[in-house]
Amino acid sequence: MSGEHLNDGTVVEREAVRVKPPPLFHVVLLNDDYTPMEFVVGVLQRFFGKGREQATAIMLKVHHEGRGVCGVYPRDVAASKVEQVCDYAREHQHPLQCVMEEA
Ligand code: TYC
Repeated sequence: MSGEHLNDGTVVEREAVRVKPPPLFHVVLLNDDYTPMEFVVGVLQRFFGKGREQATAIMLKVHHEGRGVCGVYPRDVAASKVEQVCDYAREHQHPLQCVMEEA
């Protein structure tokens, strides 16, 4: 790496610093046999900012396919969503499961 010479004789090394963009995480809802569909639609609206139509479409995808992505976020935001959804489901005594996965 070529140095830049200052007039006091010191040499400043310039180094290319490459930082990876921070990883993103999918927040994923899992299907179960007991959580009411209407509750899941409410979760998608309340915690993921979905409109009623999109929330219903995601809920039905999870119901039919077993899982579905609710949103994509940096690690700390994804972890907070998972915790909020799990706490909310437990408060209402539903077994709804929510996990995060690196995108
Ligand atoms: N399978 C549930 C039912 O028939 C509905 C459901 C949808 C549950 C999505 C969880 O993440 C879920 N009541």
